Amino acid sequence: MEVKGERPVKILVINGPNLNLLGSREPEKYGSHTLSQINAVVTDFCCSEGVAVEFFQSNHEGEIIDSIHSAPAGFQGIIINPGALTHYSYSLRDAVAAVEIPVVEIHISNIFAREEFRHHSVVSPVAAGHVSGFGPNGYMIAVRGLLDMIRGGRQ
Ligand code: DHK
Repeated sequence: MEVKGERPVKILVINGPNLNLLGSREPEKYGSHTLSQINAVVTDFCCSEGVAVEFFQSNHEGEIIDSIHSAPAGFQGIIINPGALTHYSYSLRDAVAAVEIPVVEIHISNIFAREEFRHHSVVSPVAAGHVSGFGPNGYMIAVRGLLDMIRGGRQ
């Protein structure tokens, strides 16, 4: 809910490499919803909460880092599914650590129940929260958690 006189809350949802293929990509692991369908559900929820939301997807590490750098100018928080960058991108990790707005990491699959290289996230230690294993619903769980943090002032 928007509080009079306060800046309306605006959040950014970032999806990394290969997440543009949701719907057709390994549906047994990532579900059958497309990224557009997931974004539509997140948009509806944000609208009902009086929150503005924007979406960004890229298969390019540098573009994702640039979007994190510029986010504090227009957004109070970020949801990010970094795809495989999660497991090895120290540049992405450093970008998340550099911004002073909460960043919530989300994974559709349970990364801890998959191949060993997916068990480790270089992003989690600098993220405000982590959601993993709830399928596409994880995006909604992450948004709810992020809004609580923003509204409660917890970062
Ligand atoms: C998505 C990916 O693209 C993988 O590289 C990660 C994550 C898991 C997910 O579950 O959303 O390992």
